[in-house]
Amino acid sequence: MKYWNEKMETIDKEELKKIQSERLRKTVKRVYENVPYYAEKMKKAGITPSDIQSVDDLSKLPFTYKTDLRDNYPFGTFATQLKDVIRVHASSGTTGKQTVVGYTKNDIEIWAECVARCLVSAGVTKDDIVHVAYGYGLFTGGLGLHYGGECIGATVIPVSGGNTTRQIQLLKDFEATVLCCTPSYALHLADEMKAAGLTKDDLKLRIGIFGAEPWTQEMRTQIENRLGLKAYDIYGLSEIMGPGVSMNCDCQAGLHIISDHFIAEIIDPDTGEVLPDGSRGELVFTCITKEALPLIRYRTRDLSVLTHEVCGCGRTSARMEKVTGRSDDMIIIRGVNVFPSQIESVILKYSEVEPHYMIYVDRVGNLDIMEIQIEMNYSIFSDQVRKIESIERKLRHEIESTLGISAKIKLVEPNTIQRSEGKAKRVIDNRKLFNP
Ligand code: DLL
Repeated sequence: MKYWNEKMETIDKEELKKIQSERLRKTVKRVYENVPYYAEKMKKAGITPSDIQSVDDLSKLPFTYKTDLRDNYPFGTFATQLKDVIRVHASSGTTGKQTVVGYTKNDIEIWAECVARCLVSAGVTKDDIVHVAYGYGLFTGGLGLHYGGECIGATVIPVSGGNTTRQIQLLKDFEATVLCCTPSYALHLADEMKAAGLTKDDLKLRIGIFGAEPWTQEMRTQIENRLGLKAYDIYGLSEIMGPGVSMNCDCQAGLHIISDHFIAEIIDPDTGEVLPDGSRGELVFTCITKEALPLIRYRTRDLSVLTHEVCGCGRTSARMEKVTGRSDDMIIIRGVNVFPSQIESVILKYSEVEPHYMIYVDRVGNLDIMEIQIEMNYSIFSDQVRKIESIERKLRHEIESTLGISAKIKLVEPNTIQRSEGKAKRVIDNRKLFNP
């Protein structure tokens, strides 16, 4: 099977534009009438729903930002009543508060279909055994792939993250043919298999569905060679839906955006100006079928390039290049989104340290590690090592519970962290995850 929804995946471009325009009109009207936040924002911009007649009018609409979701935390941007929301997920906010997203029954069905289309474009069929090692829970990865796999009738194994020894055992015993996890975890699995004396020939894997974090061509080659599968890139973000916003096909010429549900634009991140196909800039998505959380012109901060040329596989959707960086300082560590501001909000609560810190990220073996160096102030500088260690412990505990991942904390002497003259550079990422 080549397509899951052939009609929509290969739809004539003019026809697609008509569908997009009609769905956009309806969505804009709905959010204007149901979400005070949008009504206010549109009034401020001097536009009403009648100004939006087609996709050509999209750029008249104001952008939506992650901070807008935070300011309306938790459910203030929902366009339906909470009683019609059947699922909630969340991802890291820029501070302590999570970014909360919701889905109606219909949204969940559409999400499952989007992921089904992605899986089929990677060659997954109902005869496959799909091992899902993305986290289940507030993170969208696990349940997103789970519903997509079930939608096409594959056998889904909901393993979730962690416990690598058990993962390998299950991969072997259940003879999984498809592996869904972050690319860095795929490499970690390969390392642990090697340590256990196993090779790719001990498994039956043939397809990998990898995403949720940036990864390079070199990583792809390594994963393919070591696990004996063909690796595909799946992209998505909680605010828009979760995994399944876009996906590689066999041509591996960018990622197909599910264009009858999401309209993509590329903008200049500094000026907000819409850029033509072929220009690198920030991806902006508008949801045109979502009921619970139809975000309008959402600023993803992910950097990429768009094309609308028809792909060799016959799909007519817009395509995006593999994400090549971010226009903000978010980093993804072991699949978890981390904003330096989350760390800063913890540091500011401690009188013994200064708000001067550096985050060092590296990959050791195939595992991400993070060390946060924080400047202590003179009040504890000459104290006993034991006292300093106890503050390090407290900070570690609180930072770990805020971020949801472990970090090494090191207090350093006063005035040793370099002060910046312009925009503060807080992160040194030595993983080199983007190809130049
Ligand atoms: O990571 C959804 C997802 C789950 C995608 C499983 C793919 C597979 P969030 O936690 O909201 O959602 O993080 C979204 O992750 O804005 C990108 O910066 C990054 N990201 C997601 N997929 C890719 C990818 C999920 N394939 C943020 N390549 C996004 C590069 C990715 N970055």
